Amino acid sequence: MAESLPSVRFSTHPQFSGFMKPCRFEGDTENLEVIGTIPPEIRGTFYRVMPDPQLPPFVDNDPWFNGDGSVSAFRIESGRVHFKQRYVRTEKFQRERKAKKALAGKYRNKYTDAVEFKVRTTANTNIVYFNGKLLACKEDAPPYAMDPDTLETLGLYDFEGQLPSLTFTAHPKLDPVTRELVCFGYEARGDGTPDICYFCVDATGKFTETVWLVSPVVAMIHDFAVTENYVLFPIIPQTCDLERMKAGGEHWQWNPDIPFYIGVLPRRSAKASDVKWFRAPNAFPGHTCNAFEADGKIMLDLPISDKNVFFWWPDAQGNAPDPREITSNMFRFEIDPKSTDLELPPARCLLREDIEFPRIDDRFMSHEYTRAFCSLNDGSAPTNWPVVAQRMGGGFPPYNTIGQLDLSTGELTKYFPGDMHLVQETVFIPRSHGTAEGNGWLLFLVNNYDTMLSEVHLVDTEDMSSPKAKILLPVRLRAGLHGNWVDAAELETFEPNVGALRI
Ligand code: V55
Ligand code: FE
Repeated sequence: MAESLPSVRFSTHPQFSGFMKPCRFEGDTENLEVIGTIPPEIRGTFYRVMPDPQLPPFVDNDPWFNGDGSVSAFRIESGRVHFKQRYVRTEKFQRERKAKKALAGKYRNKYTDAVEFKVRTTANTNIVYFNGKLLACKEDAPPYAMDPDTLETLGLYDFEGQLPSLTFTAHPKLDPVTRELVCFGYEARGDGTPDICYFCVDATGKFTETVWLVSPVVAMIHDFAVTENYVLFPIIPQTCDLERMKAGGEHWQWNPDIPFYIGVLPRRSAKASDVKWFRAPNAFPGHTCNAFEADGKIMLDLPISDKNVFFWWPDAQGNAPDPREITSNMFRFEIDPKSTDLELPPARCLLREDIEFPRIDDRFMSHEYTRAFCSLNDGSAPTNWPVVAQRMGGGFPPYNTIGQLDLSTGELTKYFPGDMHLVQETVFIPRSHGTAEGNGWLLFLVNNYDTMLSEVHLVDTEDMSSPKAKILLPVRLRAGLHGNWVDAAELETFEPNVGALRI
């Protein structure tokens, strides 16, 4: 008798509707349409990843964050743009494809799965190029390695057997001086464990330093920060409880009663006992903009919200903010790593605008810097909200502008893509190898709610009044999380597929 399969129909929840309707498309388009001109000096590939469920989840109201990782690559050369998109062939993706139905249950809750997975990650949060490989990352598992040229999945990657942690952050940081990849994993010994594993990988892929820490709370550590001599762990007050998970509940619950902790650990030959857990009032720390040392103090710049940004994981009473009322402003924490007083002084507001997805000139990661780029919700911009809001679907913050903040003057420069458009996270491309900090271009996806198709806009950081080029896609790409620019010279240094991968 023929097996009866569930119908292929996505729910009408906002995160599956309008622009957020799953794309589920893989393919290639060479020579995308370009309005304007792409300078020939721009040679390289813009990689980004989005959660995009291959099949309808069996979990009702499944969050945007639980979709299968789908990687887009935009290769730019001689003023032309070539587009490629592939799903990461995770164990989850492969087994669900074979079964023709969803098998994984709730976000980061294996107790709700229909089958037992070895590793149930979706690899959907960031796509990072390191040592000749693309790493598709989600913070619940090791990364998946992909071929930077073909986007073929090579397999789950454990750094040739060196990875000591069960998890790997979606936000590893490349030290621009030493070319080390500075990394960590949290819940590093399994679901609900307070263990954090900090580690450093040298430019050739060899582990040089591993430190195991114990977190004061079992909570989300989504991003972190690196300076020349320290690593910092900002803890989001979303806490995990294994018993709740076993009962089929959520991995995360918002906890408004715990401090916002920031762990500070010296880099290089540190011991676990060297970590200090500083405390600030309860708040939601967003993505790291940058951190650096000045006069023996650590400066940590990041957007902070006074509300639970992950509103779909409410508090113990079921309370969650109205998503339209959640905003984040850019703050600077000044931390004295030698201090024995662990209560931090109040952070200073660097920009009182609603921003997220801060990016910098990555050559200045961990160093003093002056320019921050971000997605901005500009209330004064003429976005056609009645139409856009009706078409956008849910789960994605409505940023309508790309901002450039000059930290030396506080001046904010804006690029507005149009009244029927919203922006995704930007990447920065230096104008040339030796160019001044922040001098170059911004490249980012734009959702066009008129055509209901995606575009990529290229903006010069020295003149943001109009785009240098608008690259038109023949498809609609859902909201993604993170991406990175990789210069062609860097990609050409490596033979694709070389290296002993354990798949
Ligand atoms: C984030 C995204 C995730 C996740 C945890 O942006 C945190 C933050 C796309 O998945 O699993
Ligand atoms: Fe992130």
